[in-house]
Amino acid sequence: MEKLILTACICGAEVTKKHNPAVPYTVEEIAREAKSARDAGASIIHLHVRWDDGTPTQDRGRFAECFDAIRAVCPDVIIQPSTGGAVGMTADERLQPIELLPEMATLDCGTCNFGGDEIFVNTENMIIEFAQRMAERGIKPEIEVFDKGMIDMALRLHKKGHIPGPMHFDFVMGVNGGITGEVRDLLFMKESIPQDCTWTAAGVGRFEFPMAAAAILMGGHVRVGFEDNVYLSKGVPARSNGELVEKTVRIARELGREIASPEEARAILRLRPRP
Ligand code: KMH
Ligand code: ZN
Repeated sequence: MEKLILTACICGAEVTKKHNPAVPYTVEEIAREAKSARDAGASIIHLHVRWDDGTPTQDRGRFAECFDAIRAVCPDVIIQPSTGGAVGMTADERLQPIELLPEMATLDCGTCNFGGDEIFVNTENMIIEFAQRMAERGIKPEIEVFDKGMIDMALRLHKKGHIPGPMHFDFVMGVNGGITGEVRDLLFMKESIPQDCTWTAAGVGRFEFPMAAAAILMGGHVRVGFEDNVYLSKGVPARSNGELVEKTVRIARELGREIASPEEARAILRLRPRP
């Protein structure tokens, strides 16, 4: 089976130090968490950033500082900034990190409830605009989907030429408003995309490790990290993102999947060559 690409979502936009004191806010904390994840075997850092007080931001300058700080401690890692940002941000605000020309960035392919009164808005025209801006800059979209209908949206937009191939999906399983995180749900998602696509599973909360194990067995890739879950096991907070990645590596080794290096991940995902 193909080597396993591990993505670490080290920060997110919604989780706070109240959930787990190791959630990073400052540039130094973000670099520390990226390094812990890379050292444990992650080849991609899915990146949100914060101001020092924990407020989520898509500020280009703040992303630039965090890119530099991460590259200083993990020079080979793939940095995948979020264009989702936090619920309520405008499209222009969310798109700022693509000006830093990352190798990949997220492309959220539908609107969904996000718990309580929160709605994560991604209209069809927004998705087309985001996809076009990424394509113009040679940035590979990580097609983030929270439900099956979002896969269908991405496939339609691919057919119309808006989203280039080969497509890489991230199935986010277990958001309060999206598809849940049972194995049958993951199988349904995986079987709904064409065979030449690659995919990652990201289980939210208690679904993190069951989805990781299922994805490892099904030949997919895995995302873990504080954005999705802050516990190493029931009631035991993880001390770092690295601990979550280490646990995933242990599961993968037991199940016979080797871990991809960043260079191997670049080849599997067919990222554009770095300058
Ligand atoms: N914070 C969520 C509202 C992404 O990174 O592209 C959106 C999100 C998706 O995290
Ligand atoms: Zn995210």
